[in-house]
Amino acid sequence: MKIGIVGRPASGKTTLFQALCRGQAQVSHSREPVHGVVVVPDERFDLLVRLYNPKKISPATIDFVDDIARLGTERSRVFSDEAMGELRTTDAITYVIDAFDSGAPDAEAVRAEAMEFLEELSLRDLMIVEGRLERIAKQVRGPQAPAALKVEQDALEKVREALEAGRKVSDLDLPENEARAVAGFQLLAAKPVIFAVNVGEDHISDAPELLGPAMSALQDAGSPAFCLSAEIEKEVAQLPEEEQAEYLAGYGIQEPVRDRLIRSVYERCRLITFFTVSEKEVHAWPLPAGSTALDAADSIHSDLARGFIRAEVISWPDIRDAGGWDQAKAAGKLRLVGKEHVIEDGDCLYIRFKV
Ligand SMILES: Nc1nc2c(ncn2[C@@H]2O[C@H](COP(=O)(O)OP(=O)(O)OP(=O)(O)O)[C@@H](O)[C@H]2O)c(=O)[nH]1
Ligand SMILES: [Mg+2]
Repeated sequence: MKIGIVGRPASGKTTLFQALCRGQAQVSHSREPVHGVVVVPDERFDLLVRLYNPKKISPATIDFVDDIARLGTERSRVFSDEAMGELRTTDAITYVIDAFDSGAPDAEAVRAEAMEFLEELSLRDLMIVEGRLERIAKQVRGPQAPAALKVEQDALEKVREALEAGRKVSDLDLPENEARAVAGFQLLAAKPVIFAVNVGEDHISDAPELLGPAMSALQDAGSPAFCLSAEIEKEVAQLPEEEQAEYLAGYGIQEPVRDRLIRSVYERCRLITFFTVSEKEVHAWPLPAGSTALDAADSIHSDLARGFIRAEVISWPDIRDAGGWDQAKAAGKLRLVGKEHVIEDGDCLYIRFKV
């Protein structure tokens, strides 16, 4: 999972990035995008690791990319085409809004900047979709126009209509062949965006109230927003782990920004986690909510999906209570399920397969 951090110049992107990476990532001087791989905190995973003490541990991770899309020149507010191309490669976007260097945070300014960004994403998509539709229109005139082209045309027309009307592309519910035709465009307007509003240290306590109207407007627009002080979070991230909570509590902050942002990402992207456990390896796998046992097998390896026979499933609380897979199985907690079985958050799986 790759998340691009973007925003206007000096809005606090790198400061947030360092807080997320616990101050360990290097600040970039080369202006190249910098990657920081962050482990997804998960108490269930930690417990499985304690139970199994495996040779290898593979927690879920998120690849945060600072400066993935530079805004043109220092003063320009417009993203270049190249920057937008980079953004298309992400799974989600965190947009940092500077609300720290002009006194009390201003809800209307925050809302306006956020909406401007969302509109920019739609406009960029619209340009691409219209360009492609024009080219298709020329090709489908002939009597032997390929059917696939017609599918693409139908799909893109629906997308164009939604973008023009300001509706969400992700709500379109296209038939599968049309959805596939559209996927290759990596539409920006379909990407989850989470707004991080960077407020000054003296406003960390009253910011949620001051920004309330902006926060609910963005939530309604399908893009959750939260307040933080990037500066405080960065300082805290550099402290020893056991001192962090106390320091944050001093500011009335309940949990570090890393945990809040990652939880927002999982909620907004509708991701759940399943686990595979053994003495060799304990592994946490992110999976879109509603996925089947076959999807889960495929996310581990395509061979497991191709040769899928059945999946053994034990839910996490049963493993916890019994003290391990074998003990839970002995207690009758194991279920054998087929391809179409929907995986639940926290399920532990063993895929039976044959290739
Ligand atoms: N007081 C205060 N200063 C901050 C905060 N966040 C960032 N800054 C300062 O603002 C300046 C810019 O922060 P960066 O994190 O480098 O911003 P950026 O968005 O990465 O900047 P560019 O990459 O140059 O676009 C730095 O001097 C930070 O120390 C904050 O929450 N409070
Ligand atoms: Mg920076």
